Amino acid sequence: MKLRVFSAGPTTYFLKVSFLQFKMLAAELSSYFLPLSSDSARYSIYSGDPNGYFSINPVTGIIRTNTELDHETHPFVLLNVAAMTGDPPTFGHSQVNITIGDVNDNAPEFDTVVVKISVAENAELGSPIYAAHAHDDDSGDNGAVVYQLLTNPDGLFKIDPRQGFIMLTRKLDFETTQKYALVIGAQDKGSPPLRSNLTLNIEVQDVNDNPPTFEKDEYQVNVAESLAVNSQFLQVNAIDLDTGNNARLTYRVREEALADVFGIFPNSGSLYLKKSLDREMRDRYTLTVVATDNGLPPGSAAATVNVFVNDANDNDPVFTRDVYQFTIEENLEKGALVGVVSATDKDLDANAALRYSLLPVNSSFQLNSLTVSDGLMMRLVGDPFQKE
Ligand SMILES: [Ca+2]
Ligand SMILES: [Ca+2]
Ligand SMILES: [Ca+2]
Ligand SMILES: [Ca+2]
Repeated sequence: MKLRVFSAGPTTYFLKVSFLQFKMLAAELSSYFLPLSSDSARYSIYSGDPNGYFSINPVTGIIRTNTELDHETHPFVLLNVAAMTGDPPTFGHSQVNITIGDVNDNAPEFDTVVVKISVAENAELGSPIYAAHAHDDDSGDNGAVVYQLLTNPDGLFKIDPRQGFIMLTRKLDFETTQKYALVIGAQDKGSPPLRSNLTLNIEVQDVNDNPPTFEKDEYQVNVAESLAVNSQFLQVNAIDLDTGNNARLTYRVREEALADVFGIFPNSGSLYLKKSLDREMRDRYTLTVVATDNGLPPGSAAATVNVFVNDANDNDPVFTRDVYQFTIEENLEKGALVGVVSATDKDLDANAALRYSLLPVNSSFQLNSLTVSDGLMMRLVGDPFQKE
């Protein structure tokens, strides 16, 4: 704490507040009043100090402080001092103009010690995400605030030392880190400097910067043609690295022409049959499933689903003709070819593998077990004209 004291005379003193220095001040005052009376003068402060910050020794004229002085409250004090001497008394008056100099007795102050803010993960690198501000009641360098980051996770942030603007040095990524805590220091330029801190809690807000991705680009599934309508036959799955609506997926089948055959549960991605399949009509479908997130703007992904329709034994064999008529000569040798019968089956493999038999069993004719491309040969094995 410093006092700048002007005497009524021409000399200016720049003094530290202490007893000794006030003595010098008092001596000056005494000498000023000396012409009135060197020894018997009685001194008093009669106005200018309603709060009683100062007192004067009536005999010596030494002015002392009664309390701590505060530049911020009263930068100037003008004391009216009187000296009384003689009988009858005569009065002398003087003004003591005291300038109370600033000392660095105020630390910079933030409005609060903790602040919480939200920052979108796509915040621009150049633009401030927060403006720290501390005020310092002192003046000059004692009140000049410089900001710095005392805690700076991953070096991700920087601060403008004069303006307190906090900016990013790199892009945020919600999917990597959701929260940061910074400690901002505000320090004045006094000697010694004073400082206070602010903790800035940053919550990173998700932005829809990840599209969904399917776990596979292509799915293969075998579905029996006999599968009941409404049965589920495949679960497709996509993931989205975002959060909330940005990751909430809706599934659909892109091909509108197949919309009456295949359905998908929008929330689960489970595919189901809307209509009976018929392998004999169509044995393969290619669908495109699309997953779309609910972000703004939405992201989407697509995957291919190959549906192979497996055969069921839902077709009876059909003979190429309803009635076969063969004409043979008499006295044919045993084993002679009588004719060929043939049936087809629209099913596949085992479901279409035919066995032929005569009903009722006839001892004269036999269906040869040797398969030919278009049917079975009927051969004579007994006497067709033999009478039982
Ligand atoms: Ca200060
Ligand atoms: Ca995101
Ligand atoms: Ca997303
Ligand atoms: Ca079939």
